[in-house]
Amino acid sequence: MQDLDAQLVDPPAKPAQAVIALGSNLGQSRRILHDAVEGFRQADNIWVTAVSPLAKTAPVGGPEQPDFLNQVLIIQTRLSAHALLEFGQALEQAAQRVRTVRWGPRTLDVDLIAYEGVTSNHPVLTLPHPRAHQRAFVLIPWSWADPDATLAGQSVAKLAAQADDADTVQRVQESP
Ligand code: PH2
Ligand code: MG
Ligand code: MG
Repeated sequence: MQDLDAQLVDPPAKPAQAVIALGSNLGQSRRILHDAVEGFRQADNIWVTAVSPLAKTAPVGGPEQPDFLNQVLIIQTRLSAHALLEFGQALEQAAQRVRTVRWGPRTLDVDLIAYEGVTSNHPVLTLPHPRAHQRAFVLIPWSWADPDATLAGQSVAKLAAQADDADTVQRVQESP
């Protein structure tokens, strides 16, 4: 395995902005996403600056499976990109995620979508996330959390409108 680049393992000189996508379609998805957001809020060296409303989305790819709940967080962090990836994986473990089928149903998926302006082709961590630009289940909640967001120089809201799965994304009314 290629060594991880310094830009992935070195903590940032000042807090870095990162975009995190959460997804769940197994178990108590609402509770699982709520707990994951709390996990980010309570973590050292992570400051959650925006949390999107929940989106109910049709599954993209993989086997036949239930609809997902998806959500996007925007954070500031003093963790390196790789440490942040590992933090997300620890939350997946805490939600008893079992990896069986690629793109199959899961209790919790935590994906690092973007980390400041870092670009990486490393197999352990590709940045920005290689499929995010075409996935409305990420782009639409991201645009709700930050209407002015851009991804590789393009408007996230515009990319969202062009994505094949855009029509399947429904905003979920939060219960009081
Ligand atoms: N995640 C996938 C594959 N397909 N579809 C939806 N709607 N939401 C997801 O989070 C999702 C998916 C792989 O991580
Ligand atoms: Mg994913
Ligand atoms: Mg993932």
